[in-house]
Amino acid sequence: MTAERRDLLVAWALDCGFDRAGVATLEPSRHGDALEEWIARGDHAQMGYLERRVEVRLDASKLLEGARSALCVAQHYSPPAQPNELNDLWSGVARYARGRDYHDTMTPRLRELGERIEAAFPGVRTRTYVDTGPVLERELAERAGLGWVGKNTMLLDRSSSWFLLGEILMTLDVEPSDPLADLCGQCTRCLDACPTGALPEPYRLDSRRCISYWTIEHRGAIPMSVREELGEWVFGCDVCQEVCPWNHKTDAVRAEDFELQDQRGSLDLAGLLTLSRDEYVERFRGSPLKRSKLQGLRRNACVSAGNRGDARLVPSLLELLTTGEVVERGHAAWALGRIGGSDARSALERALEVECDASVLPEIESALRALETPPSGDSLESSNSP
Ligand code: B12
Ligand code: SF4
Ligand code: SF4
Repeated sequence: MTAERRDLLVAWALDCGFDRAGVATLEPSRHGDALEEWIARGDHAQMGYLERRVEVRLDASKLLEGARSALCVAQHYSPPAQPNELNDLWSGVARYARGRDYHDTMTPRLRELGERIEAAFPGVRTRTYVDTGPVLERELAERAGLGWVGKNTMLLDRSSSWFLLGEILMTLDVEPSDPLADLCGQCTRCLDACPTGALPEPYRLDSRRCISYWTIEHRGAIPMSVREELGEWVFGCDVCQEVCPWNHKTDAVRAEDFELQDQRGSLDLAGLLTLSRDEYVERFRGSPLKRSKLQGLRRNACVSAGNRGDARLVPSLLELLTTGEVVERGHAAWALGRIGGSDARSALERALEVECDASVLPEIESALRALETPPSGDSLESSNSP
């Protein structure tokens, strides 16, 4: 009976446009130790919200009184890879983030699904999440049969790890779906390929080293010691997924919501460096990149520009060095110090005369010092082109 119910709910989830769905019973986390150790080690970096409500994270039933089960959904994305030209912005943006924000596309459909469940089962209550609450979404979805947790910590199935997760908690008894077997085997490609060593051991991600953390979640200046390692990424990072053998056959999947939209597609790295606030609002409406705000995106674009070493980006960096906010000026100076050339040097010397901010001055001084040191053969090449 409850198995029929499960099949019905899964069918409704597919009706609502989700690619896959499954049901998990709500019970305390089976890998709770992993979360506690992760936080104790400081692997969450400055994402302070992950330290809070740990007891709820470890037991999602605490989020809804009387909750018995969760309907978990997967939304696949895999737009075709973008060309990796020197000045191209979008090859430095994680695949999930090139189109519409998944919170905006998944949440209304999940709510609609929740309403359908409540209408069909009078008295049942539901609660919907898409990365919006203290839920261990991957572990829950793993129990709902949507994949296994890979050594890169991603949930994946035989089709790929290119999918996002959401769930509806329900006060309804439903037979759970069958979990999938872990098919990572002896493979360690993701651990070996991570450009920053952010996967020091299987199933453990150290956010303090993760490019995705620095480019999406971190606010303020990026420490100088980290910048070179970020390579050409501007928002997020896909390296530990790109190398996964289970992800190699999915480039043909088309997911319209996740495709690059025209109003943003024409923007390149130079354009982002000098984008006005009005243009930013216009072009980035509904984009997940808004999470970094304009200042964070420009900061990341400077780091990417410095690591690309493309002299065509110098004029835009010069403009940012004089007109940008504090963090942008500091990062623009750093990028100019990496790219070099006489224009960069004279602009940095001028900036040293007029700059008043105590955090930008050392950036300019350090950039000028970098220009005095002749670059070694490969120091301007990025080791982790997306
Ligand atoms: C914080 C966060 C981040 C942080 C930290 C990532 C991390 N690995 O924890 C940062 C900013 C780095 C990040 C990056 C990314 N994220 Co993120 N992130 C989250 C968030 C909000 C919480 C994750 C969390 O609780 N981490 C704490 C750790 C301890 O938990 P966990 O990794 O889930 O691990 C649990 C299990 O995996 C299990 N486990 C641990 N060890 C072992 C061992 C074995 C053998 C097994 C079987 C299980 C197991 O135990 C843990 C506790 O239950 C979730 C949404 C959510 N609410 O869950 C999205 C989420 C995980 N992110 C997502 C995405 C898409 C990304 C990026 C791909 C974005 C990008 N392209 O840049 C990268 C991927 C980086 C990576 N390899 O994980 C998706 C993942 C979808 C999927 N298919 O897995 C999620 C689920 C968002 C969503 N709603 O779709 N993210
Ligand atoms: S997202 Fe990038 S930096 Fe983070 S663990 Fe994966 S490969 Fe490493
Ligand atoms: S690259 Fe290999 S170890 Fe890493 S998640 Fe994929 S199959 Fe598992």
